[in-house]
Amino acid sequence: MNETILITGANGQLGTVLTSALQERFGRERVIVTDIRPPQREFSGRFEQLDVTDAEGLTQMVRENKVTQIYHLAAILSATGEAAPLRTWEINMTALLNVLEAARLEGVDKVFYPSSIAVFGPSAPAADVPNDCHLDPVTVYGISKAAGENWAQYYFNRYGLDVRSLRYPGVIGHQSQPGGGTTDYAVDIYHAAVKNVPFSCFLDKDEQLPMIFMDDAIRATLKIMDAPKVAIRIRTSYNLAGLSFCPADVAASIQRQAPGFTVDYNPDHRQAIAAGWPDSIDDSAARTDWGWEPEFNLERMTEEMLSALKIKQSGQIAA
Ligand code: AKB
Repeated sequence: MNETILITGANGQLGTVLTSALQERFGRERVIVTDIRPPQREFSGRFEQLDVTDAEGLTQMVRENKVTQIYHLAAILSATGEAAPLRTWEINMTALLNVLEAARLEGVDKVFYPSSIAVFGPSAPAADVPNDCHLDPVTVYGISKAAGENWAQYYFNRYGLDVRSLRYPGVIGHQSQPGGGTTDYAVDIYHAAVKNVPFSCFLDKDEQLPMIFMDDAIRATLKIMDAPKVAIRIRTSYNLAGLSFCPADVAASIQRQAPGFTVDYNPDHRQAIAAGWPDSIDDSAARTDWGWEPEFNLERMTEEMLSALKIKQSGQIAA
């Protein structure tokens, strides 16, 4: 069967790279790429400007194009979300419920919903948080993701809608810039290193967080969506782990390749958010159920980040 894919929030950090992966897999003409804003960079494919809080506009797009899969990435993230909690709740929840309803009404086969390590709070152990840990998120973004996981499960149980979800850690990639997250420093630090400028980190040097390299994050997303329906035993969301490090670890890893690089630590309001999240999470359910395995450790990721960003900086085409 010919799939028709719709992606929301496609201009974001993950959306930019996932769009290319989906276009490669399904063909450019089969991927409807949407965002509330037009693409900021050169784009080739089928772009439609869409505010996903507009239920009618979304449902019409799904219906007219006979969409078979939706990847719903549009959301306000943890740090930005704290500046306007009610608006964040309103946008994140309205958008998700619109997607679930459009998918149910128009007979969409599969929906991908990204959750986050932000669903964990003080009840979670610091290390190796199990998939079924009690959720007591400390940010409005985390609250919306935890509620979203339950809505995903509700639509599966009540309507049989095949919604699949991952709890992403901080995602680190060279292709796109993150925006509004607490883990964004881990991308910014590589940009500073390549520009050869000192880096001021907004988290404490020993604030360890779960992270994942972009290539692994994309592979996991495609893999869970490809898995047979029966393999997806967890209908809230799967813990997804890649690696785990603190700012001092990533700084040291960069310094091994760029010895003159310097970092100082000026924690701001984002440190409190990070402190409420676990150091590492246990993704054994994803490994057992649909064969997840990350490929990148810190050293390998640093090599890839620095070489790709250097190529970009020198004006050549990065992969
Ligand atoms: C954020 O920092 O808000 C995100 C996330 C961990 O979901 N990167």
